Amino acid sequence: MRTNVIIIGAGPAGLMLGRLLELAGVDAVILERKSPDYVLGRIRAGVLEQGTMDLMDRAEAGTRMHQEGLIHHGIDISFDGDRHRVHFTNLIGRHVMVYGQTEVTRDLMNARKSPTIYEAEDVELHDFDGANPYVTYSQNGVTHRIDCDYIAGCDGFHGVSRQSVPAKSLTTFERVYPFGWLGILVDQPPVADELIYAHHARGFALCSQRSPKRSRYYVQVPADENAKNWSDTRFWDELRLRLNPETAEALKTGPSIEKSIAPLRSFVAEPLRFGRLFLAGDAAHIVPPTGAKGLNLAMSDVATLADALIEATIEKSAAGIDAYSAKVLQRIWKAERFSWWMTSLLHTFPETGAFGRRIQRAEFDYLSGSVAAQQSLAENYTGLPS
Ligand code: RFL
Ligand code: PHB
Repeated sequence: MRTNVIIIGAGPAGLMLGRLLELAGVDAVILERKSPDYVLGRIRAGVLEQGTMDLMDRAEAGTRMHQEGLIHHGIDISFDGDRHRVHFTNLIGRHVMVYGQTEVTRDLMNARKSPTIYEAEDVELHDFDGANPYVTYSQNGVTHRIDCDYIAGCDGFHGVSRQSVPAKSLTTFERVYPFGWLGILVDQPPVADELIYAHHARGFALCSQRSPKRSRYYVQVPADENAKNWSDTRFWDELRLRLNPETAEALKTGPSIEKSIAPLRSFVAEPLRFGRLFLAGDAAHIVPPTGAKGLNLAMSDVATLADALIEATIEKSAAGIDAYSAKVLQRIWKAERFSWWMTSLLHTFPETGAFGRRIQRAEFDYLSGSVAAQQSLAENYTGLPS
């Protein structure tokens, strides 16, 4: 079998890339290790930037998003119970949309006409430093081979694509935080119309949502914590302690329908092109979820990569693929900076002590009192231009 592009991974990055290529008439096969149900069962991001919404429309997959997605005009930031609203629309005339990553994935899966090979095991990348790359995988004990012009590694942080690059060709930058987020999903109306990011001496908390009837809440926990130690009651009690009293009072609780811990990490690999292999999305970089950037960054990577691969395949011009890595890394590092900054402001860092907390308080007071500081937050949160 032969195709123009083999995409490894059917997460949002791989599915979006596949759809953009398909619409442009470039053949692409997606190889995914898990089943469609497994992929759809992962509860992850919830906030879409305008650029991601535009891309869903370009992929002709945006209809349900526009019907069901919730437009949010700002966020609240709370510090030891003092709440301050940052109104993006008033500050910079931009907004975001709450629409779950699960739904984005489902819509892209439904829009796709070309082949996606699910439950592809032992995916291996070959000869991407030469002119004739190919990929092998096995299914039901049979090994298959697909030849191609280009390979797109969209297989997430633990995927095989980045690991296939010789270590000497790759520089990585990493910060692992000493905490994670314990998240729960619950079928209860959200406590507030929009998101609340809360700093508290006991740790960070986030009140998020998926719909007017479904809420998503997070609390900061130590990195080595186990979700099994957290009954629903313990979670709700801890969350209430980290919110201001009126919000805690208004919280509607119920049995959790999902509960898991996500570690927090900042990571970038450079460069993102090795001959005919390109890395995009979480395969290339990780941000802590505090800035709501991971999914959006994955989408902006693949928008640039799709244009580059279309140019290379249809117009036979290498300009786009030559520029890909440097172009997307500029935006990636800005999103890394913002996500690190939001994380630093809002979490408790045991090692920085009382001095560190006073600095965080000063940062919050500065933000609350400065339109310029709020505009900067708004600009970054709603998405920088690509
Ligand atoms: P994914 O989603 O990890 O998809 C990669 C796919 O590749 C497959 N795969 C393989 N396939 C074949 N062979 C192999 N060897 C393979 N190895 C892996 C996997 O099965 C999978 O299907 O990466 P992608 O597409 O780059 O998408 C990235 C996003 O998923 C991620 O950045 C976001 O979820 C991050 N994130 C958030 N991002 C936002 O923009 N806004 C948010 O509000 C937000 N909240 C979050 C988040 C991530 C979280 N967790 C769990 C880390 C909240 C949380 C809690
Ligand atoms: C979520 O709803 O899962 C969510 C929202 C905002 C974030 C991170 C996660 O910053």
